[in-house]
Amino acid sequence: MEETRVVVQHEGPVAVLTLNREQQLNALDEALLSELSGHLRALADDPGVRAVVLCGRGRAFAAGADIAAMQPLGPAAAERFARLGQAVFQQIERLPKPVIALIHGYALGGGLELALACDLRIAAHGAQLGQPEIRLGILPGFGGTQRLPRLVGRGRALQLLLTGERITADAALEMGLVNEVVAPDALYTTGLARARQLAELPPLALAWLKRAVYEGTELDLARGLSLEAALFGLCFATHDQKEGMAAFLAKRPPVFEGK
Ligand code: CO8
Repeated sequence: MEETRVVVQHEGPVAVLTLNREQQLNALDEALLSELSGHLRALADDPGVRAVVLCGRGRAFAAGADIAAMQPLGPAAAERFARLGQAVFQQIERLPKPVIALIHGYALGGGLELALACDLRIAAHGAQLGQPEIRLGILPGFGGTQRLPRLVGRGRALQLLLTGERITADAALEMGLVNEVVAPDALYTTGLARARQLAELPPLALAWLKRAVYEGTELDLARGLSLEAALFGLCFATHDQKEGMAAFLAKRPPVFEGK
């Protein structure tokens, strides 16, 4: 029987997705990407899930797209594979819930591109991150040439992309590539704690906040501001806005219900 390549586990309101191709350092092949896509679809529609954590089993978060599967591809098939990965990673960006990547061991090539599509990245000390594609005679095809410069700036992105060199978690933190670096044995608990904090926040406002950032920053400033204002207005149609402000004024903790 085929091994399940992505395991989903529920920890209260947090869904944990674990890449489960340990022997290949969670190399991303078509089957893994399709499974991930199916899980993301289900999580998007599950009102019980309010935050998502993405991590890898074994020695790595993910060591890249599957080189053995890619090696024989021709141009059309390679482009199809790139588009498949890009579509799945866009599902993450468009998921109306926050997603945190937990990076340990290696996040290389497509593995780093996967982490880049998540909203937040927490890395373990000792993790190595990089875009080594150039050393294989290719360029990143799962969004790395686009998301990396947007996140860390063109100069730093080009340094990683052109050299293919790996950097440490601490260097990644310094350039804003990851949000936080923790001890390896604290990675999972920290990630889960951060996700639980996010899961207590108002889900509709969180979803619109993601849209304002991901869609808005791709527009010119005037349109971005207009999108922000429209989504801001929408918040005032929610019960959670009334609750959040009433709770503040009554000096009590809010209880957000996602409506
Ligand atoms: N693809 C396939 N198999 C892999 C990959 C990978 N990316 N990475 C590791 N593996 C396999 C190894 O082949 C090995 O398998 P086996 O045990 O059968 O020999 C097993 O995982 C363990 O790996 P190593 O023995 O190499 O472990 P080490 O600890 O010695 O080294 C490294 C770990 C440094 C992470 C090393 O495995 C490595 O350099 N991996 C490749 C890193 C890389 O170049 N990644 C980029 C891949 S290209 C890419 O991601 C493009 C994305 C865009 C695609 C667009 C579509 C066309």
